[in-house]
Amino acid sequence: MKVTLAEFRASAATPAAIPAAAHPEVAIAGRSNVGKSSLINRMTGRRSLARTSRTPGCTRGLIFYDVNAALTLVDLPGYGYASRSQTERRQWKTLVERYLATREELAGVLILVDCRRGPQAEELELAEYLTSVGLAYTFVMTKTDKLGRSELSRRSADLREALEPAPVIATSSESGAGIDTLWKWIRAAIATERQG
Ligand SMILES: Nc1nc2c(ncn2[C@@H]2O[C@H](COP(=O)(O)OP(=O)(O)OP(=O)(O)O)[C@@H](O)[C@H]2O)c(=O)[nH]1
Ligand SMILES: [Mg+2]
Repeated sequence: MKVTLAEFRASAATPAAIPAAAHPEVAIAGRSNVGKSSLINRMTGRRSLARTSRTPGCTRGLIFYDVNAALTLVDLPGYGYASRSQTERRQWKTLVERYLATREELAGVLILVDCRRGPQAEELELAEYLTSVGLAYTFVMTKTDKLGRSELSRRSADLREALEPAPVIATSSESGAGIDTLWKWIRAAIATERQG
């Protein structure tokens, strides 16, 4: 997809602060440091639209980015960040669960997985939850530039087999690999949601 306009709209650190939806939304979920914010930058062709960092826990609230005045990408705060307090983790869970469970305009969710680690319990639980509420999702392998070609094709094949029938899209925010495929998936998810 050709992105001509991408802009920050809002951030929400509490359920009450979540803004009304302006467009269909696609949420980007995954553990801290997996590459959610980097993916948003690559997808929109804006180097520093979303703040990224080597230090996990960079993105704190839900962050809403409008794209082409047609859809909104929602950067979810990362989980699995060990040095967070119990209270913070509970707040995170309430915030994200509330959003996922109640957002009428949510057309789909990207579940990001580091291509070198594969999905863990949290990602599989999220997928199960999304299935149970009838929300479309795809797994997205991130950082594929970090693996050699044969290692990557072996891992992709393993993941696809393990996660079937869910789709798996291999991407790199560094090289731009897989970004077109990801946009295609998003367009289809939004079109399907409109019909349903
Ligand atoms: N080589 C490579 N590094 C990447 C890629 N995507 C992200 N990174 C690096 O991984 C680190 C974390 O990226 P972020 O995009 O900030 O991760 P995040 O998921 O938004 O993290 P939180 O906001 O903490 O939840 C940064 O140092 C990025 O430069 C990629 O495709 N390839
Ligand atoms: Mg982030």
